[in-house]
Amino acid sequence: MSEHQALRIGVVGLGQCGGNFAAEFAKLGYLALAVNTSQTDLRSVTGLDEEQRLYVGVDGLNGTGGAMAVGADSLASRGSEIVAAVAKWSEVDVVLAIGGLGGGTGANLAQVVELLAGEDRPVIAMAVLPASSESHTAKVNALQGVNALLDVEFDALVMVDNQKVYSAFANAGLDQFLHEGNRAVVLAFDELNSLSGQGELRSIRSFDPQELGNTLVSGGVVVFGSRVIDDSLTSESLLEAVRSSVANHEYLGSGYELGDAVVVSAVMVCNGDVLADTPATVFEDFLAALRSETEGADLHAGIYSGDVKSTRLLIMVGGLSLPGRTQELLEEAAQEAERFSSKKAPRNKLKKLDLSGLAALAGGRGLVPPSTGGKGMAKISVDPGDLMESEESEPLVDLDFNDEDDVVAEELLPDDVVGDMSAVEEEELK
Ligand SMILES: Nc1nc2c(ncn2[C@@H]2O[C@H](COP(=O)(O)OP(=O)(O)OP(=O)(O)O)[C@@H](O)[C@H]2O)c(=O)[nH]1
Ligand SMILES: [Mg+2]
Repeated sequence: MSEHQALRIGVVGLGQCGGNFAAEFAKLGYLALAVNTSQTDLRSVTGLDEEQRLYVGVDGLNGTGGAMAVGADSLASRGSEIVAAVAKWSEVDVVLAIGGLGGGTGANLAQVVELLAGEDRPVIAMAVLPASSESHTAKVNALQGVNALLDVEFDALVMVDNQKVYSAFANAGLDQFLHEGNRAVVLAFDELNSLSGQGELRSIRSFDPQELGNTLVSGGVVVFGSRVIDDSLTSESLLEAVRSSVANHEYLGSGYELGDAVVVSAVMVCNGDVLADTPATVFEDFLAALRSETEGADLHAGIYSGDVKSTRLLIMVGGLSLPGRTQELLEEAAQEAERFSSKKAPRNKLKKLDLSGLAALAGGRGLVPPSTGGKGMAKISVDPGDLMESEESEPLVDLDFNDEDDVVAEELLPDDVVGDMSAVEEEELK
């Protein structure tokens, strides 16, 4: 575990998505465990050691294929192994459990949170919501997963919105954009968590680990991130940075009202020269305006200076309600359910092909002649008129079954069909 972290966090990543996030946290020195019902998916997470992977499938299960109940059964049988693994993390202050709610494994994040909440440490759930383009199974899983989370005790809930991840990192390449999104989330979190330990920054007004802890473990939904202050450094530009990360985050669920916030942390990092040129009232006015806009939220603030190019505000807002994306998902799923309900049962759509137009071919080489009644040519009904040779055109098929043709027929047709043909010919000779 890295020295620079204010809060010592251990990460449990459930399913493929959770595993990818766990690996990203591990790169920055966090304790991490990837848990999956699929050996294949577990192995495919890069950058983790063997002991950082835990397979919890039952009866050799290799993933749930989106079936949430199958994931739930596995966790019910083997969830205690997760608890045992996490119990070894004696130095950890907070456990962060992450899952993609669209997956049959990850949708059961609530079950893992519940198991871990029984231990003595705060548990934060990080739930990844599916994008609009994902299947309705993913959406229904996610909605059930959200409701299940609301039934268990967590200390904070972070919601990543894949719809935003898709747009924010669309240029990163099909194999990379999710990883880019994961990295952005993890770096934003780590930036706040490692601030106090960064030797190259000088604390003007320090932001303590306890303040971060208070904001994070707010009991509600938490949003975090950072914003570059492009405009001149004023109380209004700082306030706008907080407003925009709550109302319109790049990759976390958003659409919240700042008035809903219960606790806010805001830490400004800027160049020493900028700081010297900025009136002291700017930050105080910003905090006063923030207090008023949040309708009295608990505020934690910090100021750091260093050799940085641009001024940035690191933000964490806690105690929010569910993001607008959950309602959107519900509406998308309801529309899809309505459309889907009007679909015909697949078997009813499978109509037999009308082969009646093929009658002329029924007596061709290798095919059963029409005189047999089409035996062996499954239900091609023959109108004798169709088989008359026109004066202008060549016959489409040779209807003259002479001895030579019989040889061909015997070569090309199965014995029983040839047998049938001979029987018919004998009958006709009588
Ligand atoms: N942001 C992000 N989302 C991911 C990532 N991997 C998968 N997802 C999303 O997470 C959801 C669940 O997918 P998986 O994690 O593959 O599913 P699972 O939990 O392993 O469940 P099953 O494979 O169905 O047993 C889907 O909505 C995916 O879009 C990732 O690395 N980052
Ligand atoms: Mg999987």
